[in-house]
Formats: sequence, C-alpha cells, structure tokens
Amino acid sequence: MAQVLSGGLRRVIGDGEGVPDGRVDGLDDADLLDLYRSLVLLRTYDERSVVYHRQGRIGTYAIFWNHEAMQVGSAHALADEDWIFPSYRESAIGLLRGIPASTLLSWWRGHPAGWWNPADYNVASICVPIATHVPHAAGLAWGKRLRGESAVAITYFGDGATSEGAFHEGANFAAVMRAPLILFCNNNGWAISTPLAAQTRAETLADKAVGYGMPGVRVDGGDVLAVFEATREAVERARAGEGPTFVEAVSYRAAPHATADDPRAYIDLARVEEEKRRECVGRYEGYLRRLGLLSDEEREEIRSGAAALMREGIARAEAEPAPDPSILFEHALASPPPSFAQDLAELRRILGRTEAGGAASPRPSGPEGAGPEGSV
Ligand SMILES: Cc1ncc(C[n+]2csc(CCOP(=O)(O)OP(=O)(O)O)c2C)c(N)n1
Ligand SMILES: [Mg+2]
Repeated sequence: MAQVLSGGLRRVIGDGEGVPDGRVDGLDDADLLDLYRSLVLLRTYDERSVVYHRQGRIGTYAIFWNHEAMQVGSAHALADEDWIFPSYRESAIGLLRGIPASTLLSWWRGHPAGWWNPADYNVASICVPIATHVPHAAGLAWGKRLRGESAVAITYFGDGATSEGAFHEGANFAAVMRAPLILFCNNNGWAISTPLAAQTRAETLADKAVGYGMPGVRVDGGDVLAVFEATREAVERARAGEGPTFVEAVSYRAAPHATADDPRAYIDLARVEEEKRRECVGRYEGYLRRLGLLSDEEREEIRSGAAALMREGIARAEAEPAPDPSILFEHALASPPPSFAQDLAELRRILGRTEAGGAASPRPSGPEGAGPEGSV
C-alpha cells in the first residue's frame, strides 16, 4: 500500500535508509520485473533519441527523461482494451503497446511511416497542441460507456495544460457524463519556461478536480509503484461506472523542455541536480535490488536488449524511402483548389534544387541541442 507523504504525495518506494519500502498488492515478482523492463525501454528510447537528434537523424524532440515512472506506472495499470491519448511528452508510450520503435522515430523524422492506425494499438495520435486531446479522450470514453463496453481511456497532459480551455471542457464533460476517463497530469513544474507558480493560484493541481466533482489524487511522479497503484484505483473506479479521476503526478523537469530549449536561462539548476540524483529508473532499481529481484546480469541483459531495439528502430526508420511531396496535399481538402497543383509543382522544383545542394546533411546543434528547430 502507498503511504502519504507531507504535501499529500503518495509513495511506495523507500530511500534505502530511513524511509522503508512498501509493497503493492497484486504485483508478483514477474510483474515487478516487467515494470523495470518498460522503464529501461523508455529510458533507452529517450536517451538514444537525444543522440539521434544531435546527429541530425530525427527532428526536434521532446525529452521525457525522468518522466518514465509516470508513463510506465500508469500504462501498466491499464488493460489492452483501454485507450491511451498521449501528448508529445509521452511520444514513446506506444512502445509499451507494441508500436515499433521505427514508427515512433519516423514520427520525429516527420515521415509518414510515423503514422499508425490508432485502433491497431488503442493508442491515439501524439498530440502536440496543448490539451486538445483531452476532449477527444473524454468523447471516446463516453462512447465506450454508451456502448456498454468495459474499456476506459487515459489522457496525459502537463501542468501547463490545466490552464487551457480544452482541458476544462474535457474534464467537465467527462465528469458530467461519468465517462470512464483518467486525466493524468504530469506536473513537472514547468510549461517550457513558465513555472507552476505563474500558471495557477490553486494550491495543488489536484484541487481542481473538486470543481469538476471528481476525485483528485497526488502521487510522487518518480515512484513507478505509487503511480501504478493510484492509476489502478482510478481505472477500477472508471470501469465500475463511477466516472473520471484526476491524477496529479508530481516531479521536477530535469531535462530541457525539448531539444530546441536551453533551460539554463530560467530553471533552478540546483533543483535539477537534486532531481537527477533521485531519478526514477535508479530509484526503482534500488527497490528491486533491496528485494533481491535484480542481478547485474539481468540488468545488463535488459539494457542491451533495449539498446538493440533502438539500433534496429533507427536503421528501419532511415531505410524508409523519402515520401512523395504530393502526400502533403492529397488529403487536405475533399475538393482541392487548382492552386494546389501549382503549389505541388513549386514544391517539387524547390526540393529538386535543395536535393542537388545536399540538404540532407546533419544540422548543427548548440550546447543544449539548440539549433534551427521546429516547435514542440
Ligand atoms: C495550444 C498550444 N499552445 C501553445 C503551444 C506551445 N507549447 C508547446 S509545449 C508548451 C508547454 C506545455 O507545458 P505543460 O503542459 O506543462 O507540459 P510539459 O511540456 O511540461 O510536459 C507550450 C506552451 C502548443 N503546443 N499548443
Ligand atoms: Mg509541465
């Protein structure tokens, strides 16, 4: 069972010293190792993606280093029939549902091979506009309820998203309709350079749940077991027809917002160092070792397996043939205006010219990866 820390944060993992470890009912040794495998998979994906970005092999990338416990703990509390609505911060969560690494890396390469049919994995498209997927998730969850199906939905968003109208609409709609939805807030303390204190006057983000008439829980976002347990309770409520729950998972962003960001201009660097020391994969590894569940050999095997998966993923993504530029126009409008044909011809002319000029060479990066970037 989770214990509640001061500040109302639930946690299960101790610190190996004065704070004792807890246990989560219903998780056996194999489940505990599965959680570790998923954590290492996401950590490896994230660290390799930053390298691929610096090598010019993927575009702007939203780093999720130290968010893995929130993503893994919550995703493991779901059944396969349940739907996941990720934001850009959870771009790789589909790996836990079997989406190939090459597909996700293709997405960050801006390549159409990065698209998937959401119904194949019950994982919706990665949402970049802040909070616009919250009403989508509420609608899907409501639809499941209307059809008498048992599936629930979870939607992931950040602290900044709670200031958006779409968040409010989705949360209120889900509560009024008793939609089986988990509103999972990754509160990492920052919306790019805007701190939480400038985002809200609410004492906690979970307090907002009261206004919608749903329960709000706060959990240590670096504790994969506490996140799992809190999400499992929310899933059980949703499946039992009791409606949505707001889960606030609290951490502190320990990496740049994205590869286009240099947080040294605004962040509390001492706090970042502190967060890095207690990062979530290491904390869970300590827990497993104290239980005698993880040997050095197993650790190495899991890590090298994840690294191999990434090598294969990037090789496959890079082997995709360049898409034809006509794809940009084909599905935009049911009755395309004649100007589209001219635009496409112009695009082909420009691309032909840049290809001759070697546009595919890697882009330079600044100290924190800053460079000529897109936006996430
Ligand atoms: C509607 C909308 N407005 C602005 C942006 C630009 N933008 C991208 S990320 C971001 C910050 C979001 O912060 P938060 O919700 O805390 O999520 P985090 O990135 O910390 O996970 C903003 C403002 C956007 N993508 N969409
Ligand atoms: Mg944030």
